[in-house]
Amino acid sequence: MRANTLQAGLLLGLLGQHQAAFCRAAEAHKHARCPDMPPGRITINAYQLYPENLSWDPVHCQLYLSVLYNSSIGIYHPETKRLQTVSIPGQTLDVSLHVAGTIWDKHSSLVSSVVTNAFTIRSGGTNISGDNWLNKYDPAEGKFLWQVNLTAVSRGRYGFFTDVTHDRRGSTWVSGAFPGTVLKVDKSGKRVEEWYVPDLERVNRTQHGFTGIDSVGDTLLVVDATKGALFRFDMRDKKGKATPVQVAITPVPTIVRSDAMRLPDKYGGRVLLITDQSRGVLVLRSRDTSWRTAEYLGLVPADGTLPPGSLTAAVSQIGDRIYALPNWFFEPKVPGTFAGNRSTWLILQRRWSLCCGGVEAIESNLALF
Ligand SMILES: *[C@@H]1O[C@H](CO)[C@@H](O)[C@H](O)[C@H]1NC(C)=O
Ligand SMILES: *[C@@H]1O[C@H](CO)[C@@H](O)[C@H](O)[C@H]1NC(C)=O
Ligand SMILES: *[C@@H]1O[C@H](CO)[C@@H](O)[C@H](O)[C@H]1NC(C)=O
Ligand SMILES: *[C@@H]1O[C@H](CO)[C@@H](O)[C@H](O)[C@H]1NC(C)=O
Ligand SMILES: *[C@@H]1O[C@H](CO)[C@@H](O)[C@H](O)[C@H]1NC(C)=O
Ligand SMILES: CC(=O)N[C@H]1CO[C@H](CO)[C@@H](O)[C@@H]1O
Repeated sequence: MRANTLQAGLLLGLLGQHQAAFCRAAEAHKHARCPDMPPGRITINAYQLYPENLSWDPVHCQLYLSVLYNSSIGIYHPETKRLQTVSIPGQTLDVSLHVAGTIWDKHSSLVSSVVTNAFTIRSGGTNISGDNWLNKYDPAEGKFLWQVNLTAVSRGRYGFFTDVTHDRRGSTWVSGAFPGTVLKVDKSGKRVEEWYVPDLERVNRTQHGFTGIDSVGDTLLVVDATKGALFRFDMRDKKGKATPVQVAITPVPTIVRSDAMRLPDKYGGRVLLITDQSRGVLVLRSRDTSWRTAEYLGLVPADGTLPPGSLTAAVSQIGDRIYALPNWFFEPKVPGTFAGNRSTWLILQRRWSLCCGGVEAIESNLALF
């Protein structure tokens, strides 16, 4: 275990304010009611947006997007169709940083944004020395509460943090991919625990490990990209079990290139969606939400009518509907800037029932909930 103390200059909010935001949000959530999302896809026009993630905030009725290459946070307002971008102090427009997961926390109504090191992915996991950050943003106040340097905790021994989940006790759980790790950060951002770090001498650190993390109750789930498998942890444990428990899935799905993973709220933790970048979204179910075992219900294929080169980056519930987010990660960069030249972005509504064989069965299964 290792505590990390923030530089005073980086502490942009006070614990008291954080606590107040927490209570206010919990109260607001009870009464939240956003307008229904119109059917069909969402189109966002924004130069160099390259969104890596999306997460819906039903309290403020807005969508958070990770602006991958510019390393900032996008806030999209569906009602006005307006995109606002928020700079992350000290991190935006830093060529060595990429924003990965930007996730709204239903317990606190705050937003966690994980900023990962660009050299790590460019080097295929061989260069993990660079900075990684967890930023906590209060959307009600429009300001950052704290920023924690995760590399100060990992000391460059492991890296590539990309996704987060939260628990009702106020902790933030961050997954890392080179190799698979989980860090637990307390409510104030002052204490970071190496909750699950495998024996670094024995694992292959350049194998892409945990790419997605989510939780229901005290059950923490991670998807491992190299093993193509789902693992379960108990968040009440002082430390993650040295040998994570693999979730037995039937029938056994083929998970080729997993990325993000989400348990959409509308299914109460019973349905897990995993993006397989080149193929689409895998649908899994655990009827009792324990995730001791899971059923594989099928694959919702990626939209074949999109311009070539798209990969499925993320999947999320927005309002009451499920959407998938394609991205064109590998477009050549515009010289002197951080990203390619694309300005039109789509967020696709996945209409399970419109799709080809097998998927109708998924729809009727999901409709049972
Ligand atoms: C990204 O940064 C460039 C400047 O390098 C700017 O022109 C562009 O509008 C930014 N895009 C977004 C979505 O923030
Ligand atoms: C490794 O990453 C660091 C930044 O994290 C960068 O400064 C350095 O140039 C990288 N090394 C190589 C060989 O790319
Ligand atoms: C983050 O932590 C690493 C490791 O301790 C350190 O080398 C780096 O300078 C820190 N970054 C900043 C901006 O303080
Ligand atoms: C570690 O994993 C990488 C990526 O899968 C692979 O290329 C490399 O050969 C592995 N190294 C060892 C020692 O197994
Ligand atoms: C955008 O970049 C692509 C190369 O990635 C190029 O073919 C295309 O002409 C560019 N479009 C504009 C409007 O500059
Ligand atoms: C919730 C979500 O979509 N998280 C993903 C954000 O992007 C990173 C980097 O690709 C993924 O690892 C996360 O799973």
